[in-house]
Amino acid sequence: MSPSKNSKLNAWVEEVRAMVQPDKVEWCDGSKAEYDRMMQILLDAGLATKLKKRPNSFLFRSDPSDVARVEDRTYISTRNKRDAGPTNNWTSPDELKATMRGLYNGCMKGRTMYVIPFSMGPIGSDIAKIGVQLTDSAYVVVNMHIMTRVGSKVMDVLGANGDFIPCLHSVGKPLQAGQADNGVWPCAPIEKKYIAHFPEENLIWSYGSGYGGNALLGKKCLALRIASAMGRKEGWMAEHMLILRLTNPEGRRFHIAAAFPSACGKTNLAMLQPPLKGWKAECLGDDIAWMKIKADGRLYAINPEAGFFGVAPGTSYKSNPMAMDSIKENAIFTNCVLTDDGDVWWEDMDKPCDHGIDWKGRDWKPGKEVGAHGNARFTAPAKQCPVICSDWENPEGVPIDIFVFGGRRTRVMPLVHQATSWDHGVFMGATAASEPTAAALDASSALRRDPMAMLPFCGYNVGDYWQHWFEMGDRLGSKAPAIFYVNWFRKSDAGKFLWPGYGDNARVLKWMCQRVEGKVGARETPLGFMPNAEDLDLTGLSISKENLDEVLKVDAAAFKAEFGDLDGWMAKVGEFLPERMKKQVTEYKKRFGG
Ligand code: GTP
Ligand code: SPV
Ligand code: MN
Repeated sequence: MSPSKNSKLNAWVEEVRAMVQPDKVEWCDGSKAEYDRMMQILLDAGLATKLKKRPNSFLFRSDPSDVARVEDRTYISTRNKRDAGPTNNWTSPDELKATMRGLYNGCMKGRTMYVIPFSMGPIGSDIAKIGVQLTDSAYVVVNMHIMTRVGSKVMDVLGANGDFIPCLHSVGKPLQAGQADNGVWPCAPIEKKYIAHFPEENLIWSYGSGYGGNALLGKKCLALRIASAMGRKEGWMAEHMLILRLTNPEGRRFHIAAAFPSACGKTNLAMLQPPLKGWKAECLGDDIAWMKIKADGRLYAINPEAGFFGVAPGTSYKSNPMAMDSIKENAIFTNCVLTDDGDVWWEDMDKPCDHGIDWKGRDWKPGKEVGAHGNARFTAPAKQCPVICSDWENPEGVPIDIFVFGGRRTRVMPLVHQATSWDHGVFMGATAASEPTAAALDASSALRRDPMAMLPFCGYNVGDYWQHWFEMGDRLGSKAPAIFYVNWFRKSDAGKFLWPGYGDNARVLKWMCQRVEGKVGARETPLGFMPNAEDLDLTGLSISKENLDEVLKVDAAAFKAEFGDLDGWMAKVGEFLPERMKKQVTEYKKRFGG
């Protein structure tokens, strides 16, 4: 018996059930009892290990083919190819659905199909959206409990006629009668994985992966790919951005939203603690921002998520103490090392680990191979973060003062620069570039353009996306956020980071806030406004003058040497390039005298 009064939902659940043929269907209520029951199922299946050292926390090891997002297997399926644009994989909805129906047919045999009603954003808020995920993975159920708001309250909001975004998911591994997972992470081989989006009907179909954004469909699939397409149609924005509040010694609040590509520092910046006297930072979100213009003409942001799905390697009390405190209990770990005393470990954690079981389940000692996968992750409730804003669930959101773009660049790109206009800022975001990370299985090129950190997440044509940004700027006018670009990742020839990064990034944020207030200097460069060394608060920082000069320098010859790459990127967007972007490119080159 279904507990739903919603006939659209009941009909869809029945239609899917008939196709995937699960042993049974279970409706999720989001309760603690349900979480515990799912964990017990996962323990019994040999997929979860209970950690002795962390209360109510569990470790999972996935399959080596299923450790990150798979961009080559991710589709934006629209009737016309042009609407998916030059940066997305496209197949027509008819063709893709036919292929996927073939795979879905009987794919849940021997398994339970869970029905997960969830809200992205505070339940009942006018910005929130309701999704319902059907999945055969109990691992997905427990993760969705943390990352979204699951439960019967969602069903109340949905009522008899409310609308929802259908999210169908299967790990793609049916079980024979009597067969069990037996400690083997269920998923399908890479060529059978499909992460499909149908933005014209707000529909998500995912098959074959049980990991992260491929499987927790509220996150990248709904809150970014589908929501970005909805935002364009409805005049709002869904962005791959952290949200943080910085309060200065006088008590003035600044809200900052920053877009960095996957594994390029959002979680770290979102939870940073400034080493600057009198300055306070609080976290609102670490990955996604939904933003709307409100009656006062300003842009307000909410975090649609309820938890953090953060990169584990590199996270330590030194780099991100607030993240470490967020994962002390009630956390899920995936692809980390299991230590001999029953805790988790990963590379660059505070103390070394001499022995354990690695992410592949093998006896492990430090040596040639890493113990934790590069994209090993933790899942933890946002409310466990000691510096989460007390009003982080306020459905009204917070007014954004500052946008920051950035990426991971070993060379060329200086520490920070500021746009001289909104259009210039859109150009900075559109041309953002980063070196590849472990967050996507198949991103390999040396330097990739990742516009607004949305390359893998924009659910429509990137040319239209940039046009949408320009138009949002027109609507915001003088109330538009100031736009900056940062790079924390410059290295010396010897391969050492030039800028200390992490908490010290607050020094750069302080300069941004003071720029907004008109209280601090800058020099004009071909990139935009940049601080002179004396414009940055460097109290208590140990950095050599040489390194500081290096990160604050504009190497015109190096930028000119990248004109070809810039032209190539613009040519890729080609016929879809907004006129205003072409103008920015011309002006940019002119400023460099070329
Ligand atoms: P997604 O969750 O994939 O969207 O990633 P994210 O943008 O939240 O990345 P995260 O903050 O988890 O950072 C990823 C890696 O970058 C970690 O290994 C961090 O230690 C490292 N990192 C973050 N901030 C800095 C910094 O300021 N300097 C340096 N050198 N490394 C940093
Ligand atoms: C990212 O890759 O940007 C993530 C992790 O936040 S995942 O949810 O797996 O996409
Ligand atoms: Mn992300």
